[in-house]
Amino acid sequence: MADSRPKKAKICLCIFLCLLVAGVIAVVVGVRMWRHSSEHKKWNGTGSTAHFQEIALERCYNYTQLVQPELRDRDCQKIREAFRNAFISKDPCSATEEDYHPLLKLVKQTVPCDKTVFWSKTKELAHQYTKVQREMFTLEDTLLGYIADDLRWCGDAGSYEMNYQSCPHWKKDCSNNFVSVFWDLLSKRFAENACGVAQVVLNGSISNAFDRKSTFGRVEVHNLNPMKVHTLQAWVIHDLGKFPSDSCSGSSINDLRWIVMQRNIKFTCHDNYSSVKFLQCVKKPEDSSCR
Ligand code: DN4
Repeated sequence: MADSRPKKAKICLCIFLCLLVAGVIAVVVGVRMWRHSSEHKKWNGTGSTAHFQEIALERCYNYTQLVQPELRDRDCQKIREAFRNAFISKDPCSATEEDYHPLLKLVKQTVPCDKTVFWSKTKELAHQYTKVQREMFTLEDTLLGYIADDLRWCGDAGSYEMNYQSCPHWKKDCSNNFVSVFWDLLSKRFAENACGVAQVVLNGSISNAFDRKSTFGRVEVHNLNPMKVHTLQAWVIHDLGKFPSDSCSGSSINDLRWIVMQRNIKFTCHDNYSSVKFLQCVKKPEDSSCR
């Protein structure tokens, strides 16, 4: 009988070599995949805000406990989680409204009639106004707007991490990024829910106080519900010390008037509405127009 030991040894060697080759391939593929997931794409916009998750949670608690305690039953942990789940592990240029639906479901909030304030190129002034007139609301005075105000966020397909290096810029990279889609969706809902008289604070120190391409001109105006909103009041405010470039009689406001009236909503306009002007003068009392 022939000795079978050399044959067995050959088989063992073959198996060993196959396992070795498979192991080497697995290591190489693993390292390449790991590298790919940790090397985020380089976008043209600023990266996610450092400590995004902690800030979102802290703002949520602050808002629901102190700013609007009637929302104290909202679950901030769940809100933070739903916000993260909307964009994490996804291509940052593939955002859709549906991504944010679970988040919006958790945060239903109504603004009382006559209390909605829109703004365009007047963020600081509009916020100063609602800080004083506490019953009035800009979008950033609602829970989700408050949580996200001035924050940046994006992830990456194939990674559970946020990208803190860069996020897509809405003009230079893609318009369907998660920040733009979020604000467009929130702005749409905010406008749809407005009722009674709605206000908009516009900047009379730029040539187009009303701009069709702004979020206000592109989204909010077109989503006011004429069955609920009977009047849109525009306040065109000039910066103190700057030459007025636009006013209620200018062509951009006429454009707005036309759009609003076409939608069967009454339109009124005031230049330098006194309550807002007063806020400017508190900051700069020495200005000649404040005397
Ligand atoms: P705006 O003063 O022209 O813009 C307000 C901010 O939104 C600026 O930082 C803009 O960035 C940014 N922005 C505008 N469009 C986009 C976009 N498609 N993607 C990403 N960022 C964008 O005023 P507006 O009329 O465009 O927006 C103000 C109105 O929309 C308000 O009535 C709010 O209810 C709502 N809104 C609020 C915010 C916010 O609180 C953002 C967007 C919309 P840049 O032009 O400086 O680059 O941040």
